[in-house]
Amino acid sequence: MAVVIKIVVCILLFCVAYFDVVQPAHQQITGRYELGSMEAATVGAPWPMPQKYDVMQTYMFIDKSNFEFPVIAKTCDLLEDAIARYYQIIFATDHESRSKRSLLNRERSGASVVMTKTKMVSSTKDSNNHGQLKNISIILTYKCEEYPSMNMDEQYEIKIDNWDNPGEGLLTSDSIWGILRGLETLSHIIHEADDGAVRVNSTFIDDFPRFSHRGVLLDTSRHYLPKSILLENLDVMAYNKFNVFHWHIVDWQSFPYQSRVFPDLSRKGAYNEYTHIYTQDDIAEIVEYARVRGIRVLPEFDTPGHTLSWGAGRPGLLTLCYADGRPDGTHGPVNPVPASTYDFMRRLLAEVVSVFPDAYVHLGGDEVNFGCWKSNPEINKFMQKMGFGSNYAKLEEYYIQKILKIMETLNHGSMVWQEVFDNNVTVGGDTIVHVWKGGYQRELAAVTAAGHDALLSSCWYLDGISTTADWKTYYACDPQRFNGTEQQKKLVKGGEACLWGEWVDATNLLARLWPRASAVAERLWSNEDVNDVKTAASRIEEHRCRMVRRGVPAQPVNGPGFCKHEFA
Ligand code: CP6
Repeated sequence: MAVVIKIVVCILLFCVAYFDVVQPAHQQITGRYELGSMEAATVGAPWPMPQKYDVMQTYMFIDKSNFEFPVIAKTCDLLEDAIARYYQIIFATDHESRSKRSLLNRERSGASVVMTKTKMVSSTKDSNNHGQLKNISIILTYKCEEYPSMNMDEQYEIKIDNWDNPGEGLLTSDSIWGILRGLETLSHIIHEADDGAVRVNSTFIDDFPRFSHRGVLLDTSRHYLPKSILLENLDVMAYNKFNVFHWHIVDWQSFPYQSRVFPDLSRKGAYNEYTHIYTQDDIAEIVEYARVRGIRVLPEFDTPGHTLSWGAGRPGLLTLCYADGRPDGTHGPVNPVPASTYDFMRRLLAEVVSVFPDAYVHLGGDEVNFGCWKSNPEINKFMQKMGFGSNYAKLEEYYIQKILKIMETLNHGSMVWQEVFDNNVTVGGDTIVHVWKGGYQRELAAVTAAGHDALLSSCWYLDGISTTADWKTYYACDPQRFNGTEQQKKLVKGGEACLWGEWVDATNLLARLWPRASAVAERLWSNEDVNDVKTAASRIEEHRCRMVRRGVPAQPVNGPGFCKHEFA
């Protein structure tokens, strides 16, 4: 009997100890519940917020010269590179962050170098100090895919000095893409403490994205963007767990894509045929740089509108506009009548899918101006013959359907801007409709009711600027907040932050995009209920300072303030 009582008392004492000590400590600085001091909440806080994030007050020191990422189980061609990259990111001094920029040809002058202390500082009186963490094991259990895709698995788990594994660090995923995302998270939670030492709190993370398509659109037609900026931006996308670079590569102002089959397009359509082009080698380098970071490169060849720059290198492609019964010397959209148009598009798109390995091409289809088509007698004769009457949307449908068919024969998926759907073009079930206009809630409801996959960009036009914390409005926009069934909401695959190029070039791209696009990154990655702007404000500020420390000229995000390590 006495033994039984002793056991019961022991169990009760254990419970008291457990709830009294472990629980409150755990809740005090967890990102999802009660926040403790500002510092506890933000220093080392990951962005975007993981789906499940438990962090304790206990912590371990990390000594740069005595730390490794041992690879247990499988390895993968991308993994060794990724480990070297993240080792560099985690332990780089400010000086090293800057020299990475100069590697990318963007040397800057001035400013003194602040060295990070990496020696282990141990305050023996601190009971939260659990000693030194000498390695974080990487456990890749299953998939090493070559290319990232719409359906890639990005889930991972992190355990640092956790109850199950005291004194140990583990990063586990079924897939290389999960390992990449997990390494990024590790590079956030491993942080510099006030005294300059590198630390990581005891942490448990189980994380996966809410949406599978998390993109950034850059426009290289309105202004040319040098390769170095595109590469640097891919780094910053990885810091934010974005996984699609939507490359709006050509438009009516310039045609920088250097085609193998049709070299005249960039010869006559680029701003400069030698300096303002992307060669096949440039593109291969960009695609590879993105691939090793788990980022897809989605090219857009926008037709039949937005194509003026195509005309010089391909005479006969564009519609001649008429005034007073004569061609007036101006050009409109692609001429959808002649067979040569489709022959050209087939050969160009066949080349495009051989250069860009992604399973999708964005075909545009936005803002087609019918005025020029209306003025042209050849077009009108064709309209009569086809029985389209005066419905020019039918002519657009005729064109787009033929282009979609070409993509089908090339075994590739298509994405289109919303007008293609709005103008009642019948598109195949696997075509993704990209919503960009105002009134997006009604549009998403309609697109998904018709059974199409959808992407949202309407609330994320980051080329527009203001003197407010406008990230909050991007943050507040939820792609699934519309009237529709659960099944409809599942058809929303994500969205894209758009940086149209009229007012953006290499001088201001990174500052204009970051950290405002980080708000979009968290909306697309984190759980729907991570939507409190107040707690996000200090975390995004920390994230902005983290990017600044990594050498990214990310602009201020909440008005006045400072970073411990400023941009130099
Ligand atoms: N270029 C292309 C653009 C835009 C679109 N397509 C655009 C339209 C309106 C605003 C911003 C950008 N510049 N090709 C629309 C998808 Cl406000």
